[in-house]
Amino acid sequence: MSTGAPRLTLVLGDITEQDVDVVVNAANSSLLGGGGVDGAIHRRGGPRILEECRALRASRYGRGLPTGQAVATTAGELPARWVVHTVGPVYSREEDRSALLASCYRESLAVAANLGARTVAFPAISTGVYRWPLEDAARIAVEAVLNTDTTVDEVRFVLFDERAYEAFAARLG
Ligand code: AR6
Repeated sequence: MSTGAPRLTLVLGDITEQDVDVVVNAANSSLLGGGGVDGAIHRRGGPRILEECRALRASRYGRGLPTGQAVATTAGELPARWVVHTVGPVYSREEDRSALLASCYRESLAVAANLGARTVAFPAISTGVYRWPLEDAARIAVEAVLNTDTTVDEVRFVLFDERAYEAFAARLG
């Protein structure tokens, strides 16, 4: 099996439209939906994703998915094959939660690799509702992915606006 860091690519666009094996969802611990990326994935992916999330809550994750962890479901009607749900930390100025944000990328890649995925699309986790400053989030995301040994070939960061795109582009040089 080939391991090493994956190839990083950047796209300005909507993560629900990506033709990849795995789309990563910036979810919350309830796994039952929300706004932002989470809302878009459930809207575009249809009810099967929520059905599997409910089943996960009824079995392995009775108390919810802990921050920094990841779990897979079907991608429903999305072009992707699976959605990997992860829970980013809410940004805090008092407490350094960057290890949890890095963990979201690492754990999502581990789940994706176990499924046999070769291409994985990530949003800028925690930079919306959870208020993480973009430049810092981009640094953590890129470092976490580059430090992961994985059988995933391509990690595609899908950024929703120019500002987010520029923050990630600055990190990739
Ligand atoms: N494609 C790609 N990126 C997007 C899309 C999209 N369709 N929509 C938004 N973004 P957020 P969080 C960007 O708020 O900060 C939810 O309610 C957005 O501009 O989706 O991790 C969950 O249920 C931002 O840069 O996720 C949780 O409760 C980035 O995606 C909570 O929000 C992440 O924004 C999670 O908050």
